[in-house]
Amino acid sequence: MFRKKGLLVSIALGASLVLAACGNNEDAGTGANNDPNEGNNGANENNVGANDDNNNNNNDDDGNNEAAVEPEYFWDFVTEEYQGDVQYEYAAEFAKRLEEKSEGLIEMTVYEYGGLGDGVDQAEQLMMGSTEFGIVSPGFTGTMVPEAQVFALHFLFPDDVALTQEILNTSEALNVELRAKYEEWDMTPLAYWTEGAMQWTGSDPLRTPEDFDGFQIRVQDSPLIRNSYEAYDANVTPMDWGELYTSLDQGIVEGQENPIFFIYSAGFHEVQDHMTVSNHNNYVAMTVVNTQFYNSLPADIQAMIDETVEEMREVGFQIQEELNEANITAIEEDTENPTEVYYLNEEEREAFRELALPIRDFFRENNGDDAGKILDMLEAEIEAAQ
Ligand code: 6CS
Repeated sequence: MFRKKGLLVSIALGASLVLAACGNNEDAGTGANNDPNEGNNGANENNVGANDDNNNNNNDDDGNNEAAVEPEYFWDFVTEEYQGDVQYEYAAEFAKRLEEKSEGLIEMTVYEYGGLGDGVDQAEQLMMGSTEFGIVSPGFTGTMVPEAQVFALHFLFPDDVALTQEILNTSEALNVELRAKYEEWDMTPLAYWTEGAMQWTGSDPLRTPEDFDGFQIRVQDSPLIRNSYEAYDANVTPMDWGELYTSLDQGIVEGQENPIFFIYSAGFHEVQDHMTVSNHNNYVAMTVVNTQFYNSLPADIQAMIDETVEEMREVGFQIQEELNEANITAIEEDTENPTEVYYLNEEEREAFRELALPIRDFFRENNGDDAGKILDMLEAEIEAAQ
């Protein structure tokens, strides 16, 4: 079994993981449903533990019945990762806060990876409105919103992850222009947030662009991620991450990129001898809501969602920071599965940066009508922030 080593999120909010297991989205509008007993929509029950302590338990400590608040909204929140990983912990905390704010009117079911299909399936369900909320990696929407592949560009965001998060929070290029592009597909990104800097792992050391020559690297199915590695002369294989451990183990692919927390939690370091701390990009995730669903909600409910999104900016940042810090140590100290960790110096990073820069022009010309506008705006925002 390829995962996982059971590292628990030690942050204070990690204890409040899971939620009421009674989602139902047959109602295509607000998700309002007067029959909570209809059951959930076929999700893996193991993935969605019922929260014994949720706010729909109307018994007080003496077993007396308090004034009952019946949930009116039953919403699903899908993620691309497992419990204990950044996306799931974010979604669980988001759901808990929203349920509390609504005093029981809202009931959310959080799904881990695989609960409703793979990353591409999940993005499609959000677009169709069969799922209300989701965390989406832009890499999985590359064919729908080509401009969103801006996140695939290497060495675009600052190395400082906190500064990157600030830019993600405030960028007009992303929060206005790119959001409008997603809304054409009925998906509204309410927030963009980092899951940490991206690093490489390989069966061989990856320290120079020459090391990538002919190297077989797994990428998410996004054309611009492919182009970015072709600039280093690598051979790219798009693949869902669920197949990646086995593919690395069997040598079907030789390496991959991901944030540190995920390299450890997915166990990739167990089947890779080398890891390069390259910080060549940031893993950006989006908190997405189906646009029609969101627009159809009453103003007070929308305001609760917006408030939760704002609160989660700092919380999400802490979750990723803590997990990334813990997991680099865990990788370095895993003597059963030794991985040589190499930190690129600035000169070594510069060699990659030079090859990566022309991909920005490729993006401008090939990634949708507004690619140039969005990248120009974003570059100016990044420069101003630095
Ligand atoms: O590499 C991937 O595809 C996965 N990586 C992360 C950090 N989250 C989910 C995603 O699907």
